[in-house]
This record gives sequence, structure tokens and C-alpha cells, in this order.
Amino acid sequence: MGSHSHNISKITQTICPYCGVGCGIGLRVEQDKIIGVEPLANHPISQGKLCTKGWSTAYAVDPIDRITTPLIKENGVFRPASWDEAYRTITEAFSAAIHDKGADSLGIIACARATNEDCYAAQKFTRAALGTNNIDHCARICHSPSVAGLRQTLGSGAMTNAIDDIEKADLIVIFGCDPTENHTVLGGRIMRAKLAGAKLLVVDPRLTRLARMADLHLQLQLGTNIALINGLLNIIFANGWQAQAFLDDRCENEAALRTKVAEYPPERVTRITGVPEAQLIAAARMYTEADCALLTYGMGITQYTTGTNNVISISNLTLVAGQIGREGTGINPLRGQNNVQGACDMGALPNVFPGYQEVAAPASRDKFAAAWQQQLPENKGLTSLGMTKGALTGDVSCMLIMGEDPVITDPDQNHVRRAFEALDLLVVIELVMTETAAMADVILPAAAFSEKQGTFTNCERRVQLIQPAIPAPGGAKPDWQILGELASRLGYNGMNWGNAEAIFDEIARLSPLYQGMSYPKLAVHYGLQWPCNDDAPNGTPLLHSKTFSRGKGRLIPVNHADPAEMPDEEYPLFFTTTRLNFHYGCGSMTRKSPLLERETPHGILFINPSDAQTLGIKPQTKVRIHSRRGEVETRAVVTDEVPAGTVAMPYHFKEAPCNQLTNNAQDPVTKMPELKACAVRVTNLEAETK
Ligand SMILES: Nc1nc2c(c(=O)[nH]1)N[C@H]1C(S)=C(S)[C@@H](COP(=O)(O)OP(=O)(O)OC[C@H]3O[C@@H](n4cnc5c(=O)[nH]c(N)nc54)[C@H](O)[C@@H]3O)O[C@H]1N2
Ligand SMILES: Nc1nc2c(c(=O)[nH]1)N[C@H]1C(S)=C(S)[C@@H](COP(=O)(O)OP(=O)(O)OC[C@H]3O[C@@H](n4cnc5c(=O)[nH]c(N)nc54)[C@H](O)[C@@H]3O)O[C@H]1N2
Ligand code: SF4
Ligand SMILES: [Mo]
Repeated sequence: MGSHSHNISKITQTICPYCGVGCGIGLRVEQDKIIGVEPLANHPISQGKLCTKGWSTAYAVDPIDRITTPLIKENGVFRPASWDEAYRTITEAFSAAIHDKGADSLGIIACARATNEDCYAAQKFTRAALGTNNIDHCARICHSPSVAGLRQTLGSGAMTNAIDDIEKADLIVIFGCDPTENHTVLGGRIMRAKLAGAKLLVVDPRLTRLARMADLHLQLQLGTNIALINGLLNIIFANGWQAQAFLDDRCENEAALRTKVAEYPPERVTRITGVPEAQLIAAARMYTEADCALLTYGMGITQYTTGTNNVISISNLTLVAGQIGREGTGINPLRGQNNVQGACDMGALPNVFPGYQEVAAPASRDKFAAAWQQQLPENKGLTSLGMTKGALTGDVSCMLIMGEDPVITDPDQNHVRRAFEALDLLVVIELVMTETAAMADVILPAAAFSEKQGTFTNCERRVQLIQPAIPAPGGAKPDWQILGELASRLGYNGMNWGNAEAIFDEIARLSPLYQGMSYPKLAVHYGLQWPCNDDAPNGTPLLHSKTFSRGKGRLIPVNHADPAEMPDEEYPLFFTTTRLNFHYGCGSMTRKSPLLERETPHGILFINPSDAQTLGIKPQTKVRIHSRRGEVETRAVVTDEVPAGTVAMPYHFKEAPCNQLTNNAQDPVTKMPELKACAVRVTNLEAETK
């Protein structure tokens, strides 16, 4: 090649590192720099489209402020260190903790933004190298109720249908999610389906973009999903609109459900939810009359102390209407992070090995012990919030956090900070200096998605290959390699893989869901949807078509319960937290993009015009929001998007961290905190100073 070849840019086909839609992107590279991002015309999901975050991925991994060497904190200040010294510091502290208190005094947090290979390495490191099941990740505070709830009712907690089914449905139900903002390309496909004639039913306390164009919008009070669904089921049974043949053939426990929903006549449901009776009846009719109704749901269902029961109740509705098991129907939890489905599939959870094989089952323990050549711990591990709690009680002494920013993204920020301060050692593996990394004793530099090979599993269970486009800056390494090297230092040599593909082959050997997959096969197919095995060599777009994973679909009666904290005299407003299209998670990647920052440069409080008037608040007025746990200052956006009596804040802004305010009260089954409802008071700061 001549020297002019340096000037020729090339495209690396890969997958967007933000949300669970999993759009295909092309990274255009010149002289080891990403100079642009392009959509992939033939990608099966994004079909040549991207949202602004996808277009902006080059900024996300920009070398400018990346961490490029290990850092060790000395007298409160970070100094560069060699890998050798960083590893020594970590292994000394980990070994001391194991010696003094046992392996259960260590806690590991994996990363739903990293690859399957990284997450597989994280849980193997935790179980085989350390000897504890204390491994978790952000699914805990995201879709853990989907995993727990749908496992009980269907036997599997993933999206039942493919994204391609959006165009096959004649009714699309959007239940507690906001896809035009958060799953933008998928949300765009829903908008186009609506324009092409599909009906749209939205259930959300806020007037979202899709709610504005819906045929029917049920604007329920925060935290009243179960009452609403029991009410719909009451109406459905009373009118004989249920899919009786489907219920007889494929479901169990109908009588118990009928008895329970009889307690929820429309008058009572209207009183609890605020939704008029006529709308309840119209919704019940719409959903049962549709030939194919595809239901999607999100954080408006899961992020409650009733999260698991909310999911069960969604499942009850779908089963009674028979809207599942066919194309264009189904229960579709819109998994959030680019690889949160994968992080769960990999067993980065305290109770399951890869492929949801139970830690508590001796047979799966034996299987993994044999494969990993190591004795494995028996007792179930701590959840992520269990680890923070353990840090405060002294039961957990060291934590390793691989790419999450709990100081910004976990509930009750002051509690989280106190917990991390109490640790003997906090290790963070990160791309950039986050609020959590700033609290670490040791930081290790991670390679970003654009600098490594691996796989992401999107929300429709599609496992897709990512490819390195540029070298990692400085000494940054893939998470799996860092964890493998640490494992060796701790005396466990079962993680010395030569490359990511070797890890994937190990995953395929040990997890029946991925058994039929390999890198060459994924490359040919634009990814494959699990389960993929001898019975389904080309993957499975549609789950539960003949039987449910658990056999019969189980109907489970559940009761309404109020959120743990309701508005009162002292804190008179309901507070909820949401997302903005232009920013993502803790903001560590999107806030580097001038384009995205231009759209939303700082935190905001959404407040209804009537509440704003009472408080003398105008657009952009400075406000302070107080809850029982903390306070934040930000600026007001006066809008009818939120109903009177409810205010909302996005969680992307470290200078206005809404998790100062949120409640750590938890779902008893999954320990999901109640991120979607608590009580606050708002003060007008400009009125105070006048
Ligand atoms: N731009 C952007 N996209 C993202 C993310 C991001 O940070 N930024 N994060 C990703 C992640 S991790 C996730 S999990 C997904 C989340 O995606 P979504 O599930 O869409 O998340 P949210 O906006 O938090 O909440 C969804 C909706 O729930 C509604 N809601 C609140 N309470 C209730 C209730 O009681 N009942 C009902 N029916 N609805 C209620 C809210 O008004 C809101 O519209 O987004 C992913 N995509
Ligand atoms: N109030 C409120 N709080 C919430 C929510 C809410 O709705 N309301 N939603 C919750 C939900 S659903 C979620 S999923 C969580 C998300 O919470 P987090 O997981 O903490 O959020 P992210 O911004 O995705 O953080 C990911 C971090 O990983 C780093 N990273 C990216 N790629 C890699 C990699 O390959 N390796 C490593 N080591 N690091 C990498 C990024 O730099 C970033 O700092 O937030 C939760 N918090
Ligand atoms: S919709 Fe999600 S996956 Fe697609 S470009 Fe936007 S952030 Fe990336
Ligand atoms: Mo999430």
C-alpha cells in the first residue's frame, strides 16, 4: 500500500452503545480517529435510521477526557500507577477481606453497557476467582421485576416478540414507557405504524408524545397500575370479552383471578386511578377486540415497590385477552441498556449462572464447577443495593464497580455516598471520571465499545457482534482482560482467554439459550435471537407460540398498594423521574457531545401550569426541591406534560441529581427501589430572594 492509504477512511460496522434497540452503526475512521457515524441501510432493526444519540457516538468515546492509565488515590488525590501496582493494591485488599471476613465481604457490579464477554467474565470472576455470588448490575433497578414476574407467569422474562412485529399489530399498547424518547428508533417505527393505520393506546400519568397522538390515553395516577388492570379485567370478564378458548387451553388459575378482580368494579378503579369509567371500558374493548395487540411496557411498571406484582398484572391482562404467542402480539418489556438483556443472560445476577441456571440448584452448580474447575459458593449473593447497605453495616468491605455510576443513578444519593465512604477499598473500571469513580481508591481504564470485539444482546434477544474501529487510548483494556489478569493474581487461572471469541464459545457451551451461536454465524445473520440451538439453528423471533416456557401460562391474583411515600401536608407534591431523548443515564457519554448538550444543557423540573401558578413559578424560574432525604436546585419547565399535583425530573444531570430525592423503599421480591414515586416540596428561589 502506498503512503496515500493513510488518507482513505474506512467504515467499521458495529452496534450503537446506548439503548436496547440495538441499531446498526458504521464508524468512519481515518488515521485511528472516528471522524463520523453513519447508519447501516440494511440493518434489520434500524433500517438506515439512527437517533441523535446514535449519530453522536463519536463524542462518547473521544480520547480527550478518557482515563488512560490505572490511577491510585493517595491523600485524596489520584496519581498514575502501573498495572502491576494497581493489581497488587487490589489483590492485597481483596485477600485481606477474604481472610478476615470471608468472600461474601466482597461485592462486584457488572455493566450493562459493556459486552456479553465482559459480563460473563465479571460473574465468573466473582464466583470462581473470589468465591461469592455477590454480583449484580443495573438491571436490579431497571427490569429485575420483569425477570422475576414473567418467570412466574410465563417462564421467561424477555420480550416475547420481535421488533419487526410492530408493523404486524393492529393495536399497539404503550404501558408505562416512552419509546419516542427512550427507544427512539423503535418509537419512530411505532409512530409510522400509527400513521399507517394501527391504533394506539397509551397508559401513562404524563402526556407523552405518543399519548398526544394516541386513540386513547389513560392518564392514571402514579403507582396505580394494578388497580387499573384489575379494573380492565373486571370489565372484560363482566362482558365476556376474554379469550376463553385460549384461557382453557393454555392458562391456569383463572378462577382465583376472577375472584380477585371482582373486588375492582369500575367505580372503585376510577377512584384509585383517576381514569374515567368510560375510558376504562373503551380500553378493555379495544384490547380484546384487536386481532393482534402488541403491548410494550417499561419503567412505569417496574420501578415501584409493587414492581413484580405490576409485571404479573400486565401478564394477567395479556393472557386473559389471548394477545400473546402470535406475531404482532405479546408482552414486550423494552429492555433499556444496549446490553442489559445480555448482562442478565450472562448471569451477572446474584441468583443465577449464565442462561438463568439457578445457583441454588445443585445440578447447575456441579455443571459450572466442572466447567470452571473450581468449587463454587452455594448461598445466593447480595443485590446491588444490598451491597451498599452491607457497606454501611460493615458486612461488605470491598467493592469493584465495572462501568456504572451509582452515585448518580441509585436512589438516595446521600445514602450511597456514605456507603462508598465506609468501604476499605472501592475499585472502579471506567472510561471517564464519573462521580462514582471520583470516590474510588483505584481506577482501572476500560476500552470502550469502539475499541473491542464482543457481542451485545438487544431488547428483542438479538445477539449482535461489535467490532473494534480504533485502538484503545493509552493503556485501556477490555473489561474481560482486566478481570482475567486480576483473577490470575488471585490464583485462579481459568480466565486467561486469548480473545473475546474464546469467551463467546465458552458461553455457547454452557448456556442453552446461546448454544447454536458463534461469531461467524452472527456475522452472516446480522445477529441471532435466542434461544438459538439445535432445535432452532437460526434463532427464535417469537417466544411461547405453542406452549409457554413454563408450560401453562399462570394467572396470579394481585392487589393494588399505594407507593411507599404519598404526598402529605409537609411534602404535598408527587415526584417522579424520567428520561430525556438527548441524554443517557448518568450523562458521562452524551454530555460530551456539543450537539446533545445544546439541546438540553442542564437539569430541569417539569411542573404543571396550575402548580406553577400557585408557587409563582415561571419558565426557567430557579427552584429548590426537597424530600425527606435531600434537596436539589434546578430550573422549572412549565408544561402540561405532567398532571397537576405531580412534578418530574430527568436523572442525567450530576449538577441537579434527582436521586438526592428518590426513595430507597424496595419491592420485597426483587429489591427494586421506588424510583418512580415519592413526595416532595418545591420552593421558588426567585421569590425567596426578592
Ligand atoms: N434517551 C435515553 N434513552 C434511554 C435511556 C436514557 O437514559 N436516555 N435509558 C435507557 C434505559 S436504562 C431504560 S431502562 C429505558 C427506560 O425507558 P422507559 O421505560 O420509557 O423509561 P422512563 O422514561 O423512565 O419511564 C417510562 C414512563 O413511565 C411513566 N410512569 C411513571 N409512573 C407510572 C405508572 O404508575 N404507571 C404507568 N403506566 N406509567 C408510569 C412515566 O411517565 C414515563 O413516561 O430507556 C433506555 N433509553
Ligand atoms: N431516579 C432515577 N434513577 C434511575 C432511573 C430512573 O428512571 N430514575 N433508572 C435506572 C435505570 S433503568 C438504570 S439502567 C440505571 C443506569 O445506571 P448506570 O448503569 O449507572 O448508568 P449509565 O449512564 O449507563 O452508566 C454506565 C457507565 O458505564 C461506562 N461504560 C460504558 N461502556 C463501558 C464499558 O465497556 N466498560 C466499562 N467498564 N464501563 C463502560 C460509562 O462511561 C458510564 O459511566 O439508572 C437507574 N437510575
Ligand atoms: S434508538 Fe437506541 S440504539 Fe438506536 S441510535 Fe438511538 S440510542 Fe442508539
Ligand atoms: Mo435501565
